[in-house]
Amino acid sequence: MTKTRPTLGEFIIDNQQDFPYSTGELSRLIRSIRLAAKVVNHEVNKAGLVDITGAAGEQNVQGEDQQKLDVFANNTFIQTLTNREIVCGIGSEENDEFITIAGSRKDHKNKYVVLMDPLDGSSNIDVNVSVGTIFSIYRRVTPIGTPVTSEDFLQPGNLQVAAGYIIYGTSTMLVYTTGHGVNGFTLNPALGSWYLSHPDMKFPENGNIYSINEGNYAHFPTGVKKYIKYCQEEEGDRPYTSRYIGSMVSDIHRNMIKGGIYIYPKSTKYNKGKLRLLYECNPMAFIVEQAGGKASDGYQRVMDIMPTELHERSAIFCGSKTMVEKAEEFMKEYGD
Ligand code: P6P
Repeated sequence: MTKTRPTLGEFIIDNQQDFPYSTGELSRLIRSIRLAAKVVNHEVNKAGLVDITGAAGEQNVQGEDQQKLDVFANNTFIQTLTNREIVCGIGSEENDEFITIAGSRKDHKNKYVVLMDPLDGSSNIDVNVSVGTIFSIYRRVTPIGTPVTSEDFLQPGNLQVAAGYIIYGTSTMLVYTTGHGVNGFTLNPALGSWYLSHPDMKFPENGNIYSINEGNYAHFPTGVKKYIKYCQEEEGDRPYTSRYIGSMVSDIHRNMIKGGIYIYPKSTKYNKGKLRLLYECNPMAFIVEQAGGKASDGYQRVMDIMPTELHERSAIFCGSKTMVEKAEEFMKEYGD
């Protein structure tokens, strides 16, 4: 009789000792993300029926206003996190300013803040390519009982207490870390339960997949151009394979299973990089590092960058440790 895989709920209970000082609030926070992810997954999977459900901005067959999926995802996560009385503030790619959550007693007594990209890569929806939700969780740093301030959000990634992503792909997975390794759960949509399908995920030390939008080659720094040519040379285990989906969660998830590097560098098009530090780079860096990989901006550890703005951008080189270190050698020698 094969041992049945634990559900996400059972896994959280079995690993409660991982958060010795938590009174179960972090577990409840992960559970609320689990719930929101199921709701968003249902809607994302219907996206192909737009001519029945109606495109965003139009009315669907029930006469309801059809929301853009990223707006729907944003509202779903905000509502679920707010209702659970655990979170005192939310920063989202979809909201210019952070959201203060006072709690039902209006006393600002909740102690976690969440930063999220509710639906990353949403432009891929119309072409049926997988997309993802990315989240990052911190303890607030300002006094409990007062409204959150920007200080609670502008924390370096090395202070994250948890981070994860949901990938809405051929199957829907929730992958997260609380600083004790990385575990992946697959949704059984028929049962509405998430099962531990990828226990203790490890980033292969090396790999032969490089993921970068080579269409921007002309705008890249010399170090990146040199690294791309290195990947393409006939030598040893090279040339590598180029794989780029245009969805950060999907590219990094594939590379974590097969080995590889994902790069979104600074360029003359994006002089600070395109991806957002607080709710794309930091959470993905936490997961990559917890799985034994590496994540830098080409020079310094992503999670050591001191943020100054909620929506600031960063370059990111992340994945198999050996590949990232090689790319960093080219950045060090040839720089920007
Ligand atoms: P480009 C999606 O918009 C995203 O934020 C990441 O998910 C993805 O890797 C990247 O941007 C794609 O950007 O410029 O290559 O289309």
